[in-house]
Amino acid sequence: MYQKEIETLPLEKLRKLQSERLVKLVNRVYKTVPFYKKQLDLHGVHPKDITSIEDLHKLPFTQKTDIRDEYPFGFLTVPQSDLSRIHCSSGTTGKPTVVAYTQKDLAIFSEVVARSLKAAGAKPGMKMHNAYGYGLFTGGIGIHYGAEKLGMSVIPVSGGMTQRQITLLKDFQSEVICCTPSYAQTIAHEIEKQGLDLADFNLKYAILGAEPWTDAIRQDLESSLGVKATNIYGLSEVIGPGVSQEALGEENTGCYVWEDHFYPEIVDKHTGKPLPYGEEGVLVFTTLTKEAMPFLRYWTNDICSLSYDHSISRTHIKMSGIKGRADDMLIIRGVNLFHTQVEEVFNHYDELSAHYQLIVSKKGTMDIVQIEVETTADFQQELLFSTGFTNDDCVKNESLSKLTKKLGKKIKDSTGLSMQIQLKPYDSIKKSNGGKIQRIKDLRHA
Ligand code: DLL
Repeated sequence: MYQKEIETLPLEKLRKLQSERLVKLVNRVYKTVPFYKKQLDLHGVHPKDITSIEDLHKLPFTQKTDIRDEYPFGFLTVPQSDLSRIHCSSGTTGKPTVVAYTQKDLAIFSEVVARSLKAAGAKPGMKMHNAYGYGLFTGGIGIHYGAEKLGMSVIPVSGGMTQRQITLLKDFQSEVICCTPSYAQTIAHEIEKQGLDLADFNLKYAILGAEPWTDAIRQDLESSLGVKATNIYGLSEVIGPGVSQEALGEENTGCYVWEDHFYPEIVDKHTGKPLPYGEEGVLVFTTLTKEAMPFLRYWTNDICSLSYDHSISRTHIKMSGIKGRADDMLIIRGVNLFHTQVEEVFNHYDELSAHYQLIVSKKGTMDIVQIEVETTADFQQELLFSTGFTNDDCVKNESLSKLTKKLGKKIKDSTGLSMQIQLKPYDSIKKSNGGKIQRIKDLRHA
């Protein structure tokens, strides 16, 4: 579903469309959402002050905590009876963040997912193996309906039961796989472990997202699954997956943000001031077309930059890969640390799976970082640990203790920080709703 007219709309026309949509939106939420009326009044802004997209910066931000405070339906602009679906974001702590959709919202959701899948190489008639989690998480069902809209045939496998996934991938000859990059690695390692021949599969494209990943993971997956892998980004509050997508052939230049529906800004993490294109800061979205639960300037906490790439066909802006989250950029002994820096190191070790977690605590005034990282099932078996191993084994077993030391040194070299490495048996780190791992546990202020 290449929507040529909208995807290549000249910038002036795109701005005009965005302006018209924003003006309508602000008037609507002012009338229907008491939270927004109060916020706008507090900030001395009236809907009549918003005449174009250039006025967006006058509006206050919406934070995740605001959505939680208005739990469950405080942000609705329509009666509950007009809703067609309700999802929740995949938070691991506290109350979930509720997001609701009308029929019109679901049509937009499918449209942007279909647009994204098409940009990633998927075509009508292809089979899509959808291993994103189905349920309250927007990944599974969101991708599902977008793929159907594109005219694909969807296999709704959801996450887990890796052996069954492999059997179905092979028997159904699916061309496209959608899942988190870490789960794609789990599948790829299992295929390799079983010595299966890639020629017996028919995979061509992997459309991966829902968590940050790196180019090293892309290269690993492209060779181990025989696919072209692209990045899909999204978040429940804005719609779900399909807010932005990396286009095939334009890898590593960022993901197109579908600007006719979602207007992005980058702002300074501390002051909230808009930053120029190319500068890194917090990504903020205004949902221009959502009906049931639109948001003004939603503060995503994701860190990235925006830039226009005028050398290519689509006119929409591109966002860089997510470098981390404003709330999980750690400051350790005065040094800024994103967990992706640690991930870059782990990617070079076949003995490790993609699953790891940073646990930060304090000893006196000193910050301590412990990293738990899972080994692969393969490596575990090689060491003759059939049912996992203990921390004690990590000290006594020569291969495990050697690997721990090597990793500690590499991480120190690349981040400048000493961290304690704790190797964990395969599949022992807890995953949350949607198959994601909480990458950081910061216990310093607990
Ligand atoms: O993760 C929606 C989604 C599903 C996106 C499937 C892509 C594929 P939430 O559970 O609300 O929604 O989590 C949103 O996940 O703010 C980012 O921090 C992170 N995230 C999502 N996609 C990417 C990505 C879905 N491609 C939060 N790269 C976002 C990095 C991502 N981080």
